[in-house]
Amino acid sequence: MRVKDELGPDAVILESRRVRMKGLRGFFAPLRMEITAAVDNNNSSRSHVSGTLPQPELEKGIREELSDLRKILMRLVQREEKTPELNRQEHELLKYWRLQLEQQEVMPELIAELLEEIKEYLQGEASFPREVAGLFLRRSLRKRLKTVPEKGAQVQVFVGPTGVGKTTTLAKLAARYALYQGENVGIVTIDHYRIGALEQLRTYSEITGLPLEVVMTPRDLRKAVEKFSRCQRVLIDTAGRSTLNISHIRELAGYLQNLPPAEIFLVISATTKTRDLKLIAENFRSMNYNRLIFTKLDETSTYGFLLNGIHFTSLPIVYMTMGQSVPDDICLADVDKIADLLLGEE
Ligand SMILES: Nc1nc2c(ncn2[C@@H]2O[C@H](COP(=O)(O)OP(=O)(O)OP(=O)(O)O)[C@@H](O)[C@H]2O)c(=O)[nH]1
Ligand SMILES: [Mg+2]
Repeated sequence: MRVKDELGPDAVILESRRVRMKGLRGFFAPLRMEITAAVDNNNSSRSHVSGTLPQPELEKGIREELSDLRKILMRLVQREEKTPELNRQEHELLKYWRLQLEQQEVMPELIAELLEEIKEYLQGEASFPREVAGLFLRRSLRKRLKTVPEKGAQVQVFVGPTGVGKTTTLAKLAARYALYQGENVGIVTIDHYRIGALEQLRTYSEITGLPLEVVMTPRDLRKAVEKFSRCQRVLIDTAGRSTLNISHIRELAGYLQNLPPAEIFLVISATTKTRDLKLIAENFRSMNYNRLIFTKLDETSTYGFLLNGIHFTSLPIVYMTMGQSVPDDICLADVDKIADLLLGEE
């Protein structure tokens, strides 16, 4: 009305907006309406008319703002109510997998890392079914578990503590390479310490018909490897050494120094305690082992050692053995199978 009063009956409103007056007083004063209007005649003119917001407009604005505020408040309240529920669900979910990994005797620091990774995947969305969290965990495990393709090197050496199954594993692989892959295989042993060690290997050699060389010095070892240079595989057995007898381990390491590039398997029993696993990994380092074999999986019901072993050595597991039967009880380490064992899904 004021527009028409001031500009005449032909005035048209082009734009209207609510503005606050400048200064501190404006902050407390009611909003004002700024109107841009034009008079549609030949000498067209534009003019600004401002005034306080009419009562109904003001109420509408306040109602809109109140409604927005209510919505925000409701959202906040809902989130508050939901958070303890989410935390509880997340807690239950992580508790389940923590227990599973603890039962498998995975090291506490690895468990903490793995659960932290699940949490990241979940991103506070704990309404995932347990199985989905399990898939995330499997993904984290797969990243950690290292295995290598089967082909393997020509020269393979078996080192490790006493009685873990080095000779038996060598016999299994020798038979497998010769019988299943049709390869020429030569066997060498530098184990002339233990009574019966030689007879054990000789028996395997006679059954499979594979040639065996017994060596007494590092020089002999090089010669024996050269002698078998035409073989597709040369498997070298070593005497088991006590993990705590560093000088014995070093002496054995001296034999391996001038070998051609080889796969040096650190053979470890699945029944080894975690602390000893760490010690074995450290004390056998002078042998420059570069692959892992875990034996005697049939003698344990927990599989955390597979993950712990990789953690201590940063090396891949190539084979796992699960019984005394030659050549059957051996298989290539498979990431998914190991994850199955660790997640209790085998
Ligand atoms: N249950 C089980 N026993 C195994 C496995 N591998 C080897 N053994 C047994 O473990 C014992 C020792 O095996 P060896 O092959 O002589 O062990 P080693 O590491 O060569 O022993 P040393 O040469 O004395 O250090 C034997 O009775 C094997 O039959 C396995 O995977 N599972
Ligand atoms: Mg042996």
